[in-house]
Amino acid sequence: MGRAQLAKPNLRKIIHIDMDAFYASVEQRDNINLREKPIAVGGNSKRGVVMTASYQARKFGVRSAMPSATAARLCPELVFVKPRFDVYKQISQQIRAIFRSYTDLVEPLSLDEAYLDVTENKLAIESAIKIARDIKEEIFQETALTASAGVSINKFLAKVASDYRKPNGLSIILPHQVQGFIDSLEIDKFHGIGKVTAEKMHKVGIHTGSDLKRFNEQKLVDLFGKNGRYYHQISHGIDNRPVNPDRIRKSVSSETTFEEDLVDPVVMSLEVIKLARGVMNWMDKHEIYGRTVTLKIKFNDFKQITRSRTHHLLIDDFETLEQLAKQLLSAVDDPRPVRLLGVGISNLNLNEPGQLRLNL
Ligand code: TTP
Ligand code: MG
Repeated sequence: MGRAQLAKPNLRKIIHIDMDAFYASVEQRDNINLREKPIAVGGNSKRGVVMTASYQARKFGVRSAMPSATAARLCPELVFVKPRFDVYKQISQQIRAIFRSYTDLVEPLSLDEAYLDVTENKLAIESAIKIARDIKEEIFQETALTASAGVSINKFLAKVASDYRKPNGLSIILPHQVQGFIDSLEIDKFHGIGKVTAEKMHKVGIHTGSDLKRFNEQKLVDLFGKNGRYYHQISHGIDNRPVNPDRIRKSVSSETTFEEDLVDPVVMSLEVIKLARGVMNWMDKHEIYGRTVTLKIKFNDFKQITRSRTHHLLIDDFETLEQLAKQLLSAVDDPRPVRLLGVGISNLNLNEPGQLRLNL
């Protein structure tokens, strides 16, 4: 007697926080003339894209990643504003400092969002809901910006919850609500299920969480590969991924989108050298080096290719990196004009500190 009651599962308290219309809200905050107006942050050139839009612009259907020309057509009064990344980064540091005053288990996903595990927290506050409310309040006090928060027992649920009532929302999914919530959730709203997978799921009759739950794990693995296991788990409300405060960097890259498409191979080569220089500077600064060089090319039709080569040794000098990147470029035989070039390095020597430059 009483045993079953005592054996309560060890539930975690996870918060996901995401700033509302982040870049656009910052621009509206800092320029009175933009307040209450439909604005888009991003370039207005022929090939510009919208990075984000104010809520006033979203009413017209303007969205992130939309070509600026389309956005201007949907919303003729739309005001385009250039991004100010240094300001966004500084605000990002401010909000992360607030998060870390509650817990060290903070996993940022981008400048404006993070997961927090507050099961144990520095202020010994029992209620995760109270912490989420306090954090939202502190963010507003310090930055005059609003954020939305989701509170639940794992990352998947907290993330979906934070998106549920935007802007300035606070949504909670309590343990006894988890299964009902997931059952009725549309597959397209599942974080981690992309557009392509969602379409595939629709084809086999999966439209909601409860549809997903009807497929057993093996069936989902057969249909969707190894991610099938994760889909199976979340359909039952299970997501054991820990909040990981120091995501290990697996690659470093630098890329440029050109105002005018490049057609001259000599110019492309010069750009690749510049990018390689940037990557090398980063590696030198952090004393992290890698063995695999990747060249990324996006053509003017937005099709993208990557080409990689792995060197037998760590690449720790600029000449080797430059050589390899240039070789990758000259091996691409494609007449299409080039819109974007990127150079990246992976296979980093993160696990072997001290073996970096052994000067004997
Ligand atoms: P999001 O959090 O996805 O969007 P948001 O904060 O603008 O709006 P929401 O209220 O829906 O959260 O992204 C954060 C910032 O990242 C966004 O303000 C601009 C930038 N961003 C891009 O540059 N390109 C993109 O495609 C997306 C989605 C975001
Ligand atoms: Mg956001």
